[in-house]
This record gives sequence, structure tokens and C-alpha cells, in this order.
Amino acid sequence: MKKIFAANWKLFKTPQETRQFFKAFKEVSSQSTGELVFFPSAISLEAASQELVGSKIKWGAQNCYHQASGAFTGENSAQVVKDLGGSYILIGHSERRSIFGETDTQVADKVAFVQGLGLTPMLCIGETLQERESKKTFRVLETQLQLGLQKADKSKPLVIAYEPVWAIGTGKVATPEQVAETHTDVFNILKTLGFETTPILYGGSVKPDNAGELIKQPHVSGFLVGGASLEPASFAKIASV
Ligand code: G2H
Repeated sequence: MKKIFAANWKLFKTPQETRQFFKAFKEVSSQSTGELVFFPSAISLEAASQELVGSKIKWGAQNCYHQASGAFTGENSAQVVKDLGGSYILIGHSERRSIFGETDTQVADKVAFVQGLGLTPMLCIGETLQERESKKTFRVLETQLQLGLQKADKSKPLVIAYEPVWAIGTGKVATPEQVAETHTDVFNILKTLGFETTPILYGGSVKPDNAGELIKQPHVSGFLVGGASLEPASFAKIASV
């Protein structure tokens, strides 16, 4: 299966910086045989869509509402992402859950809505440090997947991103052993739920110098990269492992 290398730009990069990134990235990215996906911030999506016309590089939004349009002030429309040529929507990132209070029920509605539009949801799951230390990791991931996928269509594309919350933007990457063990758990949970062919990405402080080891671990189908995706050469290196 083709590896997936996804870039989560969070609230970084203006439209102009987005255009500059892609001009530089196209020069350095030819080594990657994987599927490349970018998640710019909402206001830079149109710039990305214009820069990527005719390219194999995919893109999408970091969040959406579970309806296409209406009186939902401040929300993003996945329908508009689709109309602009986007392919993916990131759903349930830990920052959405912890800062904006997004629940598993909302996540489930978004996953179903995005699949219904013909886009691919990239559903993020992960445990906090406290949950890991109190040996609740498996249960937390199982609950997030059971609830988040309760309305999902098994016949439609879906990607899972496992991101331990304690490894996000902290520089504390999970060890290869932790990644192997937890990705195997996620795979087994997905299998029980009937989603055994779903790619499982790892995210959390992935860098050019740790990507090579992490990609070799069982059930690691690629990466979701934050900080190290903001610079073209750095992300191109990660996407070439
Ligand atoms: C986790 C990740 C990207 P970073 O949020 O989703 O960010 O690679 O900076 O830890």
C-alpha cells in the first residue's frame, strides 16, 4: 500500500507563504513515492488549491462542520473544499478536542458527512500522558474509534492518524517500541470494528531524523507531521523515507 505523508500546518502560513512553499516544495519533493497531503489553515486553502492544480499532491482542510452550508457562523464547509478540488478533511485533532471542546459525537458526524461528500476523513486519535501512565491507552483509543466511527461507512475511504497527545509539538517522540505496540493495538481495534484495511499514520514530533526508524514499525502507513512540515526540504525528506 502507498504510504501517506500528511502535513498539518495548523494556524501557520499566509496565502503568500503557502504559494512560496509549494513553489519550493515541487523542486525538492520528487523522491517521494507516497501520497502527499497538505492541510493549510482555512484562509490559505484557496492559495494551495491554485498552486496544486494539475499536481498529484493532495490537500484538504483541518476541520469542517457536518453540514455543507447554513447559519453556522465561523465554521468551514467541506463542500467548498470539495468544490475547490480538495480531497481530505482532518477530523478530531487533539487541539480541536482539547482547546475547542470537540466531542466524539461531533467527530462521528463529521466523519460521516465528509465520507458522504466523497472526501477522505483523516481521523485523529490519541491518549494524554496521564492516560498512558495510568495504563488506559488501549481503552481510550478503543473508545475514540468506537464512537468516532459509529456512523462511518466501511466501504468508503478513511485514514486514521494516531497521535499521542504528549508527543504533539513537544519534541517528545514516541519510541519505535511504543509506536509498534500502539499501532498494533489500533490495527486490532479497527479490525474488530470492520475497518482492518484502513491506513494508520503516526503523528507527534516526527522529524527527518526519526522518520526512517518509525516508518519501519508494524502498521505504520505514513505520518501526520506538524512543525517539521513547515519547511519544504524537511517535509520532503520525511516524505522520502
Ligand atoms: C501533531 C503533529 C501534527 P507535530 O499535532 O498533527 O504536530 O509534528 O508538531 O508534533
